[in-house]
Amino acid sequence: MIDLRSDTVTQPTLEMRDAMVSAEVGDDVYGEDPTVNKLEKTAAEIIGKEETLFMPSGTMGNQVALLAHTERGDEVILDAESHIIYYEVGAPAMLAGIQLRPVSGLLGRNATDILRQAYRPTDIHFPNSRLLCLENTFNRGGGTVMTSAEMKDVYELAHEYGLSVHLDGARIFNASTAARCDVKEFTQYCDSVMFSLSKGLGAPVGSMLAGSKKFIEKARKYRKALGGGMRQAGILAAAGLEALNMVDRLAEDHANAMRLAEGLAQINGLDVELHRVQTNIVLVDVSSTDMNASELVNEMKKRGVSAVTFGPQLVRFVTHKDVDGQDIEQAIKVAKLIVENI
Ligand code: TLP
Repeated sequence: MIDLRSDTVTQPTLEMRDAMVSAEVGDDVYGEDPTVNKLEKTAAEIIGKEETLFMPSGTMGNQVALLAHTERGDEVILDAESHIIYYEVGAPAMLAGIQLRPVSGLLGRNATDILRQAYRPTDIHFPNSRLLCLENTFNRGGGTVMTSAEMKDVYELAHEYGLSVHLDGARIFNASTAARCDVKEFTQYCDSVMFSLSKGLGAPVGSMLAGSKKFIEKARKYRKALGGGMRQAGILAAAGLEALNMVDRLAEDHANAMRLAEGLAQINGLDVELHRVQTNIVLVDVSSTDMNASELVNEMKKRGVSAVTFGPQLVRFVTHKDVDGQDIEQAIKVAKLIVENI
């Protein structure tokens, strides 16, 4: 099966498996796991924040960040299509008891204008606006990159309003790879950031939450409260350390995504906004075919290619280290056979 459903499907490398076998471990709830400690220190240096915290998942990383930044009843401004509101099971209401304020276009080119319109000052009727959440790359946007200049502008405006900024950077290394810059170019413009080890970087499990020492101290308590205190987690952190060496190869995934996008765009009836293909995600609109998104996904699956629906007429393909150029050509061939033969 050529699995283009997500970069979360990546298999751990041999180096990761070896590192896991020989990892030195201890009880991380007591702060005694040397491999977790090493991962947290290394990740902090790379991401440019005082401290980081090893998280079982990106979802927990984002939710712990929301808990640590807010009080019950606070308002958090974010894009209506962001992962936190779209794919995290309503957890902000369930766990932090906060109000999400979804606004459209916040992760697009006019972020500051959108924030200016969305922000509400102190008023007896309004919730306290506390936090702005960004997402880079923007998953439902098609893996698009918010430039560091755009992040800077919106970060400075948010701070003017007294809002902290959390970055869902599940794929922040895809952003820095696409922009050919150090990841700190982006992360300097947020107060906290979550990034995934388990997507394009290939680790079996894990994400990092990063921020100031004080923020991470608070986050550590919330992680424990949610059941994320993981004991001999060095077994997993060992793979995470290896994952940090996988950044350089993400460019390959981006080239494969572009090849896939160009190939699919040439098929009659499939629409791909090529300018949005900036990293490892390709969104394909099937409205001009006789099929809907799930019909195309089902037909492709029967012929050995997996993708996911991203809406009634939208299909998402994600490239990653376990698919190569040949797989991409095969995926294009299968899509062409199905769509042009209707
Ligand atoms: N995204 C998954 C699905 O949940 C949609 C995927 O296949 O893309 N932030 C962003 C931007 C993400 O894309 C994801 C995962 C997460 C957070 C959550 O990470 P995990 O899966 O580790 O909880």
